[in-house]
Amino acid sequence: MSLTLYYHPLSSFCWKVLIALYENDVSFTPKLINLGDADERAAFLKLWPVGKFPVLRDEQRTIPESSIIIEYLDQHYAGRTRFIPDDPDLALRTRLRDRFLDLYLHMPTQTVVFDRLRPADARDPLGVADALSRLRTSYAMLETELPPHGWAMGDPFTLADCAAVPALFYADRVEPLGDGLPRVKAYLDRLKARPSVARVLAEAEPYFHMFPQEPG
Ligand SMILES: N[C@@H](CCC(=O)N[C@@H](CS)C(=O)NCC(=O)O)C(=O)O
Repeated sequence: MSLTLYYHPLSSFCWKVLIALYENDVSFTPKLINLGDADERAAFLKLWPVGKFPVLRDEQRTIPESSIIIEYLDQHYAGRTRFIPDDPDLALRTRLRDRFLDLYLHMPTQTVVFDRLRPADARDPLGVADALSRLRTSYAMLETELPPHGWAMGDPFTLADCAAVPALFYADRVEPLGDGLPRVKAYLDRLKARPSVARVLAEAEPYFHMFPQEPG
């Protein structure tokens, strides 16, 4: 079997999958996509008309969506890190935390970031305020729900931790984690120190200047 990952190093959702691949030293061919290039975009849309990456190809099979890709890797390329626990109840709670992190932390962050990329007369201050408010609610929930040590679901490093890295890293850039969130901050520090995560961050670093700053 041979894997190709269509991705971009700055793309937050691609980080989830890169972390999973690096955790288990799964070999794959990285295919960096520049969606700003008309030909690359057209070729990518043929693969996945939704036009969002990451997308994984395994021989002739196309697997989109970061969480689904990680489950696919867990099923077909299992290694020392298992991303979905065997225990059905823990598996369900892991998937819930993954959904929570994607939908209520990662997506509101994207709302804020994408707004910064719009022309000044097309910005949506109300949408941004709603997204920032959602982030604060999600931070407060995480502060009470995260274990004091280890990972999002306790001892095992799971799908939820893959989701947490980009969600928290970029959320912290648009709505900095304040002093009232010691557990979330400590968890983010532990994540950043994990080798698979440190590698993803190091590979993204040359592209960080492309991250849009808050409009002045
Ligand atoms: N639900 C998708 C979200 C993927 C996503 O939003 N990808 C962004 C990059 S982080 C993207 O492809 N953006 C390009 C665009 O919207 O044109 C997943 O989990 O993979």
